Amino acid sequence: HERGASLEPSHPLARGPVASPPHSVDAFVKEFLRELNYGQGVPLSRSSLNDQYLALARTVRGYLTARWLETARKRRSHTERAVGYLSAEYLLGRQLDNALLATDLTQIAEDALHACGIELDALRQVEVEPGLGNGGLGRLAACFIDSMATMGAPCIGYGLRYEYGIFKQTFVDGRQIEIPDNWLSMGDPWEIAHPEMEVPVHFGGHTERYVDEAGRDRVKWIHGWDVLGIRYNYMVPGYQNGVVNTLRLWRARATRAFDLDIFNAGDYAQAVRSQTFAENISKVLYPEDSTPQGKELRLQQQYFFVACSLYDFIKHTQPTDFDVRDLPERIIFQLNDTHPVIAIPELMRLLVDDYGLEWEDAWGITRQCFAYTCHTLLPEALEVWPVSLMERLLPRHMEIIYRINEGFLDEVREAYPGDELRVRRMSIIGDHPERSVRMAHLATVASVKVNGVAELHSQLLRDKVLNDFAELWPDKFTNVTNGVTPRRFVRQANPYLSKLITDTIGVGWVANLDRLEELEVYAEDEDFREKFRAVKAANKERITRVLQRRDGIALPEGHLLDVMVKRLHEYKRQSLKLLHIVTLYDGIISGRLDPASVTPRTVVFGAKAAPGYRMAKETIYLINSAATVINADPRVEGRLFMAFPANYNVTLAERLIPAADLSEQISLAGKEASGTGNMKFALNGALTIGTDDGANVEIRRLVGDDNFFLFGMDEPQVAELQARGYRPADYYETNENLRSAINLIASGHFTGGDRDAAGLFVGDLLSNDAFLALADYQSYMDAQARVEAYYADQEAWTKSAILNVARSGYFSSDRSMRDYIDRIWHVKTGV
Ligand code: B1N
Repeated sequence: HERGASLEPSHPLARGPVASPPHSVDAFVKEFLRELNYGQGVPLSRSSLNDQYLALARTVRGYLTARWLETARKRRSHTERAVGYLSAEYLLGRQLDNALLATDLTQIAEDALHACGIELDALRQVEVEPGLGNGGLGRLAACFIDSMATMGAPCIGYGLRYEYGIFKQTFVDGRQIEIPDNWLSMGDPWEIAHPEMEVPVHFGGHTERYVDEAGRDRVKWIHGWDVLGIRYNYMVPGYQNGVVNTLRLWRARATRAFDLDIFNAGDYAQAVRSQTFAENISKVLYPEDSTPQGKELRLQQQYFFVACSLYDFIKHTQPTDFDVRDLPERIIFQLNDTHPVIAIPELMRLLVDDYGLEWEDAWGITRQCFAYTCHTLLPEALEVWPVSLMERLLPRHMEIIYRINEGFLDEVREAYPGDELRVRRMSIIGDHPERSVRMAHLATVASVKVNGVAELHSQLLRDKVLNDFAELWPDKFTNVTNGVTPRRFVRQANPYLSKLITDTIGVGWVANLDRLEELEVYAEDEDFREKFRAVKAANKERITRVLQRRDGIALPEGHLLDVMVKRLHEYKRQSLKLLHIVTLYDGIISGRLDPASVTPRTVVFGAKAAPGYRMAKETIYLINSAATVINADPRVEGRLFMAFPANYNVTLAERLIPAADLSEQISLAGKEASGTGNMKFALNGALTIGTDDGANVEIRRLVGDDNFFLFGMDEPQVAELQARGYRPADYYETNENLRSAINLIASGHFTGGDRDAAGLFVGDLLSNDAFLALADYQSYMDAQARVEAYYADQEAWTKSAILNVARSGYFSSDRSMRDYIDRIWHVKTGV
C-alpha cells in the first residue's frame, strides 16, 4: 500500500491536524456549517434532518480526529503490547451522544445548533444504531472497548462490518416479523473507509507438499477462491481523556479476478452473480444468540474477519522490520467466545507456511498470543464444525488442527497413561454425531488463559464443561466477571440520576465507579431519598413519552415498573414471567383475588427471538396475546398492564432501564453465564428479583440479601432434581394456582379461542419443561408477593434502591478491564 506523499512522515504537515477545533460555540457553529455546506452540499436553509445529523456527526468526529491520530502515532512509536480484541459482534448502540460526552461537547453542540435554529434532540432521533450484535456478548465487546479507551489501554477491536445488523422486529397480530436492518442506507458518518487497503483472504482448494531450497518439507496451500477484506475504521473515544482507540471492521469485496471473469467468461450476468457470492460474506449478522447454527457462510465470516485482522496487525500496525518471533511481546488476541478461534490455526499457517518457522517454534509463539473467553454453559451452544466442511473450505487449517491435536493428545497420554477415555473426551476432534472440530477445545489448548464471565460460570466451567482441561492445566483457568460501561448506561442513559450523584459526591465517579459507595450513607437521608424518587419518577415520565411516540403504548401512571428485557430464550424463562402475570389475572377474574389488593404493576417485555426458534416465537405470540386481553379487561380495574414494545435494542434499553423499579433476572440456575442487563438495572436503582445464577450471585452478595429478591433452586439443587428425574406434571397436579393459570392459557382465553395457538407452549411445559419453570413457580410467586409487600413501604424500597446503586460500582466494565489486564493481558495503561 503505497503512501501518497513525498514529505517525511515526521514533517509537521505530514503529521495530521495539530489540534482539534476550539471548544467554543462559535467554532462549533463554523465547523458544523462547513460540514453542512461542503460535506453535504446544502445550505442550512434547505438542509434535511438527515443532512443536519450527518453534518453534526462529522463535526463531532472532527473534534476526535486529532486525538485519534495522536493516539495512533504514540502507539506506533513505542513497542508496548496491545490487546487485539477479536469479536464477531459489536452491539455499539448510537454513537452521537457517546462522542459528545467523550469530548465534553454536549452543551456546546446544543447551543451551537440552537443558534442555527436546530434542536439537538431532534437530530439524536435521526441516528440509526449500528446493531452489529445479538445481545449480551456483542454489547459486552462494545463496553470493553469503551473501557479500554477510557483507561488508556492500547487496544484494537477487530470484527465484521455487516451490511445488515440484527433484524428489526415488528409484530403482526402479535407474531414476530423480521425486517432487514439496512442500517447503512442513510450513510454512516462514523466510519472511515479505506477501499485501497485490501487484504486478500483465501478459501477452498487443496494443499501440496514440497521441499524448499534448504531441503525442508513445506506445505503450499493452492487456493480455490479469494475475497478481499476492506478496512473500515471507527473511533473509540475514551471518556474526556484525549485517548481515541480504533475499532476496525471488515467488509468483503470480490477480487479483480472476479471482475476479469466478466470479460473472459462472456457471461456477464454470471460474473456479477459470483461477485455477489464473494460479497455475501459480510452481508448479514446471524441472528442466533447462544445457539449458533453450523452454517457454512458463518464459518466463512469467521475465517474472513480473523484472517484480515491477523494480517492487518502484523503487516499494517508493526514496523516494516518487524520479526514475527516478537509477536507475543506485541499482542495478545482475546477470543470473544469460539467465533474467532479459527485465528489459532491461521496464525500457525502464517508462521509456518508464510514465514517459514519450524512447527515447534510457531506453536511456542502461538500459545502465547491468545486468550479465550467462554460465554456459555449450554452444551448446544458450544461451536463445532464438521471436518468435511473444514476440509472443503479451509483444507490447510484442517491439517494444522490435526497436527495441533496430535501434539496435544500426546501430552494428555503422557499425563494420564492408559486413560484412552479421557483422551477421546479431550480430543479437539469429536466423533458424534459426525467427525467435527470442537472449537472450545482448540481454544483451550492454544490459550494462555481461559476465563468465564462470572464467578459461578467460571466455577462450572472448571467443574463441568471443561473439567478435564482444568485438571490438566489448573492455572490456565480464571474468572473475570463481566461489567458494563458507566458512561453509556449511567451517565448518558440517566442524566437525572447522574446529576443527583454529582451534586452529592462530586465529579469523578464516571471513570471511577467505586466512588458510588460514597452514596451509601445517603440511603438514610430522607431528603436524598425524596430526590432519588423524583429521579425515578422523571425517568418514568420519559419512558412514557418514548413508548407513546415509538410504539403508541400508553403506560398507566403510578405503577410499579417491572421490566424483563433480554433475548427470548427458554433458559431465560420469559414463560415463568408470563405465568406470574396470568396467575394474578386468573385470580382476579375468578374472584379469588381482590383487584384492590394487587399492587398496581406494569410489566414491560423486550425480546427478539431467533427467526428459526419456534418455541421462542410462540412465547412472544402468547405474551402479546395475553397483553391484549389483560389490558382490555375491566375486571382488572387497571391494576395490571402489560407492554411489549417491538424491536428492543440498545437505544430503548437506555430509556427503559433507568425507569425500572424491578429487574427480572429469572433464568434457571446454572444456565445464564453472567447476564449484563442485571448490572445495568442495579446501577440505575432497580431492585432485582432473581435466581442464584450468573452474575446475580455477585450482585446479591454486594447489594445484600435485604435489597435483592432471591428465589428458586440453586445450581446443585437443579442438578439433583434432574438426576432424580424431573416431572413437570407433578407440579401442575399439586399446585392449584399453577394449574388454573396453565388451564386458562390452554383454553384459548388469550388467543381468541384458538387452543392450538397455545398448544406448543403448554404442551412443552407439561411434558418437558427443560428449564424447570414449573419447579421454580411457587418460589417465584412467593418472591413476587414479597416484592409487593416491600414496595408498599416506599421509604424502605427507596433505601434499598439507593443501596443497589451505591454497592454496584464493581460492575463497571473498567473493573472488568483491570481484571483482564492484571490476570491475562499484562498491558500498560494510562494516557
Ligand atoms: O454473553 C453475555 C453473558 O452475559 C450472557 O449470560 C451470555 O448468554 C451471552 C453465539 C452467543 N453467550 N453466548 C452468546 C451469542 C451469539 C452467538 O452466535 C453465542 N452470548 C452469550 C456476555 O458474557
